[in-house]
Amino acid sequence: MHHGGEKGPRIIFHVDMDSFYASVEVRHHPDLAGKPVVIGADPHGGSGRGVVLTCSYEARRYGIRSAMPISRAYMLCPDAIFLPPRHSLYQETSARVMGILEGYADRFCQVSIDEAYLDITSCGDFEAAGRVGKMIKEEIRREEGLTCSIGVAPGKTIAKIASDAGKPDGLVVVPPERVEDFLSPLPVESIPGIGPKSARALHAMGIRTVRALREADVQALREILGRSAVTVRDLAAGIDDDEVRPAGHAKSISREQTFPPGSTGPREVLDTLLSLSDELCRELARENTLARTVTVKIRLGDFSTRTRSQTLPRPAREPAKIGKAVVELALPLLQEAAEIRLAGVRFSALSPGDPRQKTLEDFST
Ligand code: TTP
Ligand code: MG
Repeated sequence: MHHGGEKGPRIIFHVDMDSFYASVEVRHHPDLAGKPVVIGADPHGGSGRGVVLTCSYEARRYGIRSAMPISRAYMLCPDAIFLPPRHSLYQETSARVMGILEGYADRFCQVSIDEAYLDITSCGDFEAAGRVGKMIKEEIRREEGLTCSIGVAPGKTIAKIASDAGKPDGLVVVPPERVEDFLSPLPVESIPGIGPKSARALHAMGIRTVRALREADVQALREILGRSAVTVRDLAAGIDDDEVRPAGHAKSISREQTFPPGSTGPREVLDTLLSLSDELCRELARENTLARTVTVKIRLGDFSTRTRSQTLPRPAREPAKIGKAVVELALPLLQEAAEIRLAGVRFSALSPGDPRQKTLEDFST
């Protein structure tokens, strides 16, 4: 598995759920579909305090936006459905969506409750990447009943701009040879980090598009954008090479193995999964850590990915105990699988082990 560099462009996905909190609420109240729905503080008939967290795309047609005072949202559309947020519901939904996304990624980085970057350079080229994007959208729709927007590009920021450009329910693929044409006509404010204030200052200088940014005087840009002037100029020139770095603190550990095209039998895959699981158990013992959740992942010849997870009755690191879970999880996946191209095991919900005590199994591995 390579990560671009000399071998060619990286293939980076930015995935962002559409009107996330509002879409989750609509999923639970199907009668709200198609209506303006606002999540946030109670408007109290127009005198309420507090803000809009988000709203459905129907509500956006009235001009309602995130972070707007709820009283103003009420003024813009008194007939909207106003709902209080249910944060734990959104957290749980987010965790499942992120689990799906992580299954596709060579490298994965969640950046907010509803947004993540995936480096999937291993999918080969941007045409294949488009197919993977469709699969991801289909899987999230099937499993969660939600839509997302995906941008695919050789870099993170361009991928983010592409996912924004396709909202809602979009899939915008920008291969390297299309980057310049894609960016040039966009308004400066579509660059993350250029807010309304910077945009106004740029407009005052006659700089309205990314094309104009590319041609602008760097010193003048510096006066408006400060230190980010260089980054913005680079981006306008299509330079976007920040990497997808997995979040610093390990919330999970995982091991994967790819198989050559052709036939790798279920027996061989199961053996591989068990040895990956044993390796991970040794890692847990070295770090004196325990795992509560075990996930098995299988990727097929068409790049579609299946994962199944199990939460153990209590945190563990004994190879036999965890191996049993791996077998239970893997068997149904292996039964329905045709050609298996990758198998992986992940341990999550990690917790520190007893500092004084090592189990017998730890010494025998
Ligand atoms: P966003 O992805 O910024 O917005 P969104 O998913 O609602 O809509 P879009 O289709 O434009 O992506 O934020 C994700 C969630 O984070 C959003 O549903 C609610 C929450 N949020 C806040 O609570 N306060 C805020 O100011 C913003 C911007 C978001
Ligand atoms: Mg979103």
